[in-house]
Amino acid sequence: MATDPREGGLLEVEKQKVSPPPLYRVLLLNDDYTPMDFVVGVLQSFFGMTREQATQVMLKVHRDGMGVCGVFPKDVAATKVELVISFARQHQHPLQCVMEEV
Ligand code: TYC
Repeated sequence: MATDPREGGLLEVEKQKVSPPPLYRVLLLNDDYTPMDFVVGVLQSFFGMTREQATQVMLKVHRDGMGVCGVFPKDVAATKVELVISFARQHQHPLQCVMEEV
């Protein structure tokens, strides 16, 4: 933006070329060993879902192989993936959680 007084009071408007930060889907993957109630608890604790929402998402993952937990900025998505995997491993479950750009 020009602020030089010699511009005679005219301000140049520069178009800003900024794109919004990329968003990432966080996904849970199905496996044959992680208990269903553990997955429901993860979805409630880490993704703020009600028990009913969490149950629907868990059943979708169980049926289709994967399901969306939420969409977040990159650093938030990466932290959720880490926390979920770490929590699952602490409980000896093989639950997998991944992120992908929207
Ligand atoms: N398939 C698991 C079972 O039958 C349940 C499960 C659901 C596991 C979702 C992982 O992300 C998952 N116990």
